[in-house]
Amino acid sequence: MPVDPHAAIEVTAFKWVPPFAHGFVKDMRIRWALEEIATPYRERLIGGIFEDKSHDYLADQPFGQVPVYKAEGISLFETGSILIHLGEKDERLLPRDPSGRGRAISWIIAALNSIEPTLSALMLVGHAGAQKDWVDDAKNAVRPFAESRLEMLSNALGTKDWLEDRFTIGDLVMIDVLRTAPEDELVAAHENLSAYVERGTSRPAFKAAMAAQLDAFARNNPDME
Ligand SMILES: N[C@@H](CCC(=O)N[C@@H](CS)C(=O)NCC(=O)O)C(=O)O
Repeated sequence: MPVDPHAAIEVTAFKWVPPFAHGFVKDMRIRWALEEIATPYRERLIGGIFEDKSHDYLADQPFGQVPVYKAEGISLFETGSILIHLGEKDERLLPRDPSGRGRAISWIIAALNSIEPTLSALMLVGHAGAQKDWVDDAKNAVRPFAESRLEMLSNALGTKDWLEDRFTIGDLVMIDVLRTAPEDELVAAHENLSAYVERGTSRPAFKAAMAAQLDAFARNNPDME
């Protein structure tokens, strides 16, 4: 298990988030990548998601979010940037040939910039409009954008196992984005996308990352059900 209090790499995570978010906090993406390359990391657990962040933490992450990655005098924020940094270190995450490398990075950006915003919009509308009489209308207005992007992603994936000819951090991010879709039917509408998410989340490295995040919440919230 790569979580090791003496490891050179430090990854931040929250001590507390609401139970529905357990297993879905974005340090998962970094934990997963580090598990893929069997590289140990130590956790730096910061206050709960809704607590004010210290001045020091805001110097590390201007928006007070997790994760932050630190190692060898480098301090990085934004999961995409951290994953590219890790990919540069290990070919198992990012191919070395220029085309394979570039395509994998294209998919990271597509996941974060073309797919995730449409799903986040739907989620934000749901949160902001909870119990408001306009919430269904607002969701119905936003949902077609997500549906259209997922349809196009499904076409791009086709019958392949991964977005390119092998697993990369492009798949890691895309699968993590898809598995957090706010409405299950959105991804389930595409058999190949459901199978793709299943393929990614069946990887031992994903399971180990999930266990580590859940374990951190359990250790720090002993009264948790
Ligand atoms: N774009 C950032 C997003 C990170 C993010 O949304 N983190 C969430 C946890 S999943 C967070 O820290 N939320 C607290 C906040 O935004 O104040 C990244 O990819 O690193």
